[in-house]
Amino acid sequence: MNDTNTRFKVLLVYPNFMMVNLLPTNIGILTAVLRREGHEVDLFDTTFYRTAEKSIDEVRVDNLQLRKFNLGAVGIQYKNKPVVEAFLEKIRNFKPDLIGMTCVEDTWPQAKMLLAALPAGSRPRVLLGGIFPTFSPERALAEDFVDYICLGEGEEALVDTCVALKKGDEPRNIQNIWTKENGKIARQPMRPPLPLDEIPFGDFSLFEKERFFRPMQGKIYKMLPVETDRGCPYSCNFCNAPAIRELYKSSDSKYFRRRSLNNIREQILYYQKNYGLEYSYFNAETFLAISPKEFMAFSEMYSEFSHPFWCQTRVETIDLEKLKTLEKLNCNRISIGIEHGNEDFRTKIIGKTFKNTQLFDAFRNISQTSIPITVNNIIGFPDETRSLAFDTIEINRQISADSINAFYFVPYKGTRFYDMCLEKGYIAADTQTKSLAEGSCLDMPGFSSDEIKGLVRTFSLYVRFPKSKWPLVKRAESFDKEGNEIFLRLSEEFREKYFNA
Ligand code: B12
Repeated sequence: MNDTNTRFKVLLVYPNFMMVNLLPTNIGILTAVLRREGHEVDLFDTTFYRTAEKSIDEVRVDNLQLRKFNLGAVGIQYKNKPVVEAFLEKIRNFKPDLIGMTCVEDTWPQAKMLLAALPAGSRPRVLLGGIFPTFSPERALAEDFVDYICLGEGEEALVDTCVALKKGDEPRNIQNIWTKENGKIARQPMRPPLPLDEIPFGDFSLFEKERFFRPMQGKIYKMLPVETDRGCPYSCNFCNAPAIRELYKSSDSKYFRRRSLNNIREQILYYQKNYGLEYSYFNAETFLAISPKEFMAFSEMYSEFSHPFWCQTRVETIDLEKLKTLEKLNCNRISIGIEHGNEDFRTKIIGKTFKNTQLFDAFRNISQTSIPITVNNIIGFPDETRSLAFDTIEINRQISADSINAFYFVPYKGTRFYDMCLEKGYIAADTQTKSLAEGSCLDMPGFSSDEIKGLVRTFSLYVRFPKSKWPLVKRAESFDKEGNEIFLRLSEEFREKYFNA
């Protein structure tokens, strides 16, 4: 494409899990930077296409982790067309010069399915970005239908790639962008992370209006992700955050960084004005990883707004004063990752170092406020046993959380647990992860994937029901006829008692 007067066209693609209706910050920001540079941008988003039998939230409803919901009430419906047909139609109509696709490890199969359908000889160039190519660059570039990948942050790298391609050049020697030359990978160094205040707010105007709705506490809100910071200072072994910090360690500026309060305020005002924001989803991995002084300043800033918000944080960042302040600020829900109930296992193996006493203190304080809490747990960690998993059940019985999740452990490439699983033979180097709700992909001698599956589905029953019912719950772990029938019966009783209250 050599004509400098013609606008360069980029099709951004979001190969999302079906019906995961929170808007992705990355597509919003990349749309904004491309448009700022005068490029033409369009979007293909798979969220409302039928790409699975059940959505992740439907699976969570089955597993008694979520109340039943009806997205149809806000006009959210499945699209009739098969997703690949719709994708090819978009390509034919928009005629992009570049496809810019974002991808996490679990969505790679779906990304591949779309890209593999492109006509081999006459397809647009493809640049893949996001966590998946960042940590599996060779695997991504091994596919013929991927031309370039972006490691780490893409705001500047994507724009530089468009400039090169628009001139008719290959995007060589662009920091963060890896290309293929004569079958070999040309690797480039990382550029330093940009100060967040220099990054524009998300442009979500390419998303359909139904993509803004999310049910929370029985109400439907227009929700947008509000970016406060990027990265996380903690080092859990199941998370990619430590490896992202490592990727940027040669850089003078640190990866974990914040937007200024004024910038966050402007962002909220911008989303209110442009999209009618009614609910802020704070896009921070550990929202309260800030000093008491910074928290005070945040609360002063946010008191200008009255709409509800969601955030996630860690047990050790919580105290009663902060909770009372969050309650006053209309905090609508906090998610907290306990992950595991055994303090020793949690500290030594998982790398999440809070004490059980800190957890109980936090929940004592939480019980003095009206803020509902979602607790996240994980089952099937490497070298976990059934008996250790029951420590997680036990600890959840001792706290009072409004909603309890039990997710499957997933060994994402780039995490310390990935290396450990590979070393111990629990996974193969190319094991494709599924999702946090789809089952264990580990092959461990002491804790089978079927046993893990049974515990995930009965987790809420074990946590909420009296122990006298446990023998029946144990029978409901099995996926045979009798086990399924007992599970359905207990589920009805559970919903009646705990979800209708
Ligand atoms: C907010 C969040 C969500 C949101 C939004 C998801 C999204 N895709 O943005 C919701 C709640 C929907 C979500 C869902 C899931 N998430 Co999530 N999520 C996060 C979190 C906490 C922050 C992501 C974020 O917004 N960062 C800020 C933006 C600006 O950064 P970014 O997305 O990385 O994008 C930058 C670069 O990657 C790059 N880039 C990205 N795409 C592209 C595309 C092109 C063309 C280019 C050039 C560059 C580029 O440029 C962007 C700007 O700098 C991360 C933690 C983390 N450290 O990333 C986990 C994380 C991404 N999530 C994770 C997981 C597992 C999931 C789920 C699979 C969970 C599930 N339900 O089973 C789903 C997958 C949904 C999906 N389709 O992506 C994992 C992914 C692990 C992995 N290795 O694949 C992470 C890394 C957390 C972890 N465990 O370490 N998530």
